[in-house]
Amino acid sequence: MHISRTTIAEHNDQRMFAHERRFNHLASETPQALSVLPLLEAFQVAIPSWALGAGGTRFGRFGLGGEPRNLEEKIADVGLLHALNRSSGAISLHIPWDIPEDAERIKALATRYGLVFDAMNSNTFQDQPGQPLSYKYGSLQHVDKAVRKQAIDHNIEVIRYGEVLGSKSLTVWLADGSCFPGQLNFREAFQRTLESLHEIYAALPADWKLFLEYKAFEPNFYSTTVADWGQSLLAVSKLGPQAYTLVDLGHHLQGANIEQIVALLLMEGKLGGFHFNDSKYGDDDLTVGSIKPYQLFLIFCELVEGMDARGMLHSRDLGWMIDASHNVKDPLEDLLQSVEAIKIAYAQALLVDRAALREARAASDVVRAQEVLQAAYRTDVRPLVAEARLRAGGALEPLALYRAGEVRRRLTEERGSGGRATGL
Ligand code: LRH
Ligand code: MN
Repeated sequence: MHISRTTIAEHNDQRMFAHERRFNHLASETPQALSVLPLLEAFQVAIPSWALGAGGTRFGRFGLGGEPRNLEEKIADVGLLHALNRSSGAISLHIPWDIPEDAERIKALATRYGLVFDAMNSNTFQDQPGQPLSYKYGSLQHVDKAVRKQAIDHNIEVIRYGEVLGSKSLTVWLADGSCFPGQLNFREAFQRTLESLHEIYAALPADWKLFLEYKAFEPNFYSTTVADWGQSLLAVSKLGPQAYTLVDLGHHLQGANIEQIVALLLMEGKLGGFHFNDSKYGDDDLTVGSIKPYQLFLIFCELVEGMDARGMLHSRDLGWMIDASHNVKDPLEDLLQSVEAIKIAYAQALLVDRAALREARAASDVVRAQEVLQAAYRTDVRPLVAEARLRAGGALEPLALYRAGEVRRRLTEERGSGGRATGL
């Protein structure tokens, strides 16, 4: 479904007077706001191909009409998001859920929507129909060399798909672990996993990155072989310079200080990227910024400070991806909200008075340090994010235009209500 530039221009015209009043007020109150506009415009967030349909849990799934029935329709849906917010210019594929049968044609289609392919994701956490060997007891960690080889070959196949599409990274998340004490020799499992990762690493093109995503628990509930940032960092440090740790915000135990983890991974030059989402309990995969927006802001404060300390380009040098699952919301509305929350946190972090913060820290003035941080967090940067979007050709209010366009009803008319998109 296409939303024309004319429709977006009409939508913006109706809102321009109010927007300019809000933006000019912000710019007068916060002079440095203008300087962050180009950074905001350049900042793109990749949309997961596996989160464009209704999600679900073991307790049930509530379908949604108009779900994309194939990769072409998934690319069209991400193209629609990008037309609305000019900040979703990439799609991250999950194999085999979204195999690009004709990769050249798929690449051309994505280009037409102004999209590129971000990290490719392998899947050795499910058994596919006709798969010779099962991953029930793990994949890269498996005691059976043949199972490990099957998983290694799959990851290499995923890299080959990505090469044709122009992707430059592979995300490896391993469900591998154990459900009961005694089931696993932790040392041997880690060593087999590392040995397998070395074979995948060796197949990486020279300009590719490998992202190793950690997760504390689920689907294994006693141990996970790559369970936390330390275990991932240990592995990627042994693998080599093209290997990095990927931080999924929902993959931590309660109380984990994720912004501190981010600061240290950046310090080591081993932070590869993110799977943004939010959670209250486990890997809830909720809308970004819907539960802990202050934590998201603090994470972006560490990102901006740490990336600048290393002279990194914010928009290019880390993998910015969403990983979500939609149990009750329209996936496209949920993703529009998530991208907005990410850009708001980034804009607020860019407005932190870093000199004043450094002074307060140097003086151990704890109160002043908090005041400096929260002055930025309490700045309503929505007019700034909207202005960046406007300058990039997007809609001032993407969600409002999505609803005014009755996109979901029209997609359901076009695609029917019975379809189920591949993915989570
Ligand atoms: C695991 C995970 C991983 C994906 C999957 C869809 O919980 O976060 O990133 O492969 O979700
Ligand atoms: Mn993830």
